[in-house]
Amino acid sequence: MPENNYSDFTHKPERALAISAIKKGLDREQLLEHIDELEFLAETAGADIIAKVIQELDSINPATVIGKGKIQEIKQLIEEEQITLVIFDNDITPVQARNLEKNFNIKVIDRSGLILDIFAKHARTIEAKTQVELAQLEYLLPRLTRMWPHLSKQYGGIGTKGPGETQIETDRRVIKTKIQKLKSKLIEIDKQKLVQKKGRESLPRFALVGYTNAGKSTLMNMITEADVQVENKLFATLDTTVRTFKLPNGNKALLSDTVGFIRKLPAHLIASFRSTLAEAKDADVLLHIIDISNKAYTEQIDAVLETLDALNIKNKPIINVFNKIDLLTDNFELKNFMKLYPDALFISAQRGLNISNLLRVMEERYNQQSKIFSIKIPYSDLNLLNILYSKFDVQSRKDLDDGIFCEVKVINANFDYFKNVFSQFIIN
Ligand SMILES: Nc1nc2c(ncn2[C@@H]2O[C@H](COP(=O)(O)OP(=O)(O)OP(=O)(O)O)[C@@H](O)[C@H]2O)c(=O)[nH]1
Ligand SMILES: [Mg+2]
Repeated sequence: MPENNYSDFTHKPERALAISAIKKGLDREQLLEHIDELEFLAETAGADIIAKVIQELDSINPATVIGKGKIQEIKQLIEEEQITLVIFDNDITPVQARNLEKNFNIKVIDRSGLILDIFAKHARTIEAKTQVELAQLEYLLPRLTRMWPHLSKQYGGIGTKGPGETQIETDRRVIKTKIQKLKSKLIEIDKQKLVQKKGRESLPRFALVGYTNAGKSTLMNMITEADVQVENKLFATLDTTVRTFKLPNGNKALLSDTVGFIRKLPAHLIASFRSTLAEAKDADVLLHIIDISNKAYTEQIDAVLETLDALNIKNKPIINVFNKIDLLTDNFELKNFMKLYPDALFISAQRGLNISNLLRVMEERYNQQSKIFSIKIPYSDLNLLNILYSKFDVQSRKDLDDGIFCEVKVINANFDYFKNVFSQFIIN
């Protein structure tokens, strides 16, 4: 079986056509933003968008998405412009892709396929590579039949005849076994990460989250003097970096930078990148980095919140950080944003604007967080009960035979003090 034929285009510049087929009456401005984003994704993957087609439809054709007339029109455009790849902004089914490829005689992929390619291209660590491979195989499985035989002439390695159904069944079985192996490998990697994480537990943890290209890695580098790769490309970061830095009070803390989110992140990728995406789960406070210069910033905010929700990490304390304020045209614009988002911070990670203020807010928000501790004070240490009641928020109490059991709410700022005094008596 040839390797990743559907993603071959990442290795040579392609002339691509972008299509967005939508039902009539949808918001046109939003549609244009989506197709701009598709163009940015294509560029990142190494393809030039030569032409863009927006097709408003009464209904989506189940076999080919668009109608016969449009197919002919596009065929002509493909010939005239020597286009080698068609990219749909819509999700298309394997059957639709196969039918369209038969018509156009070139490769047809959708947004998910494109994102998958970018991930494959940018994966560096074993974990990221394994996660991408898993997502690719899951994506490939239902599409296996369309690789053969109608495209066999274009793909060198396949041979002229094209395998029959038996061959496809064998390939399917091989892929399914491989998928299982990759899943087990990821579980192993996860276990190793747990071991590495030990010892870091007591430091305050902050995590950068946000839409891809918002400036998370730039801010990471600014705050922690790390050298995470920064690029004007989508999904420049696919792995997680954790670094220490100092809060204004001089205490050490941890900051993590990880993969960015995007509207409609493909399900296969969410599933296989779950552990990397959920890196923010361990954080005490999240920093949501928003690109203030992007016209679609509100949609991007929503996409990030939806992804956090899908990963079950929406309820963490979040500081909204609007980045790239240096790109705003005037102060008036910034003031308007500040009115709209009174609790947010406004920075430029690149120019280092307002970073000390951000660090101050990070410290404040961390200190406001609290945890509930269960403790049992033996009757021989009853003097500690006074300290407990005078300094902390006792939420429940049970007088047992061998001591007094309490649940105590402690704000992070008082953690060290609490732990020093009650260390022997903390149950959890
Ligand atoms: N003008 C300006 N550009 C910025 C600023 N911060 C980041 N950038 C640029 O925005 C682009 C993306 O920055 P990254 O830090 O790679 O963004 P990211 O959020 O880590 O992106 P992914 O890793 O792809 O999710 C780069 O070209 C940066 O130079 C800023 O404050 N102002
Ligand atoms: Mg990054």
